[in-house]
This record gives sequence, C-alpha cells and structure tokens, in this order.
Amino acid sequence: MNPNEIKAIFLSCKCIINKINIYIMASKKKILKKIQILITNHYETPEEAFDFFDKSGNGKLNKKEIVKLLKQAEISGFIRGIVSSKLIEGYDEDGDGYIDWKEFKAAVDEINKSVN
Ligand SMILES: [Ca+2]
Repeated sequence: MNPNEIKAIFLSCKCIINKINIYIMASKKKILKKIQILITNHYETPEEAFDFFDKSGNGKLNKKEIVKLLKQAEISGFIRGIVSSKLIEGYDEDGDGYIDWKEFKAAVDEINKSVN
C-alpha cells in the first residue's frame, strides 16, 4: 500500500465517522427519549433500572452494560457502541470510565429535563 492509498482510506474513514456523528447529533433527542421510556416504563424506579443493568454488581455500569441498556431501549445495533461511548463521555463526572449510581441518577434527571 502506498502513502496515497493509506491517506485515501484514512479520509474515507474520517468521512464515515463524521456522518455517524451527524446522525447521532440529529437523533440524540430520539435516543434519549428511548432511554427515558425504557427506564420509566420498564422499571419502578431509576435505581431498579441501574441495578438491573449492573450485571457485575460492582455499583457502576461499564461500556458493555450500557450497550445492553441501549439494546433494550431499542437503539440500533449500528450505533450502540458509539452512543455508549458518548454517554460515558457526557456523564462520567469522575472520569473513571464507568457510570456509577450518582452519575446515572444525574443522567436520568438531565434526560428527563431535556426530553420533557
Ligand atoms: Ca464514573
């Protein structure tokens, strides 16, 4: 592979990532709405939802557990990975790469505010 080919591949990857980002921005509200519906309709309380998805029971959600939550919220499989990264990016206050209960609660409150 010559440098131009590598550059072309790099640029097309960048283009795909940009398209995915635009798609996610446009559907952010829809995604948050789906998460809200899941948490409010399928669980008695946000605590119950958190405990359900905290499969390892360590008091925090990792990326894999958040992907499962997104799956149950019927978020498309194509974007679950990137949406979970964005959620961690956006709500992981202490920066440990996990969403603990406090961060989850803050996220739920913020989602409720933004979609109502
Ligand atoms: Ca955290």
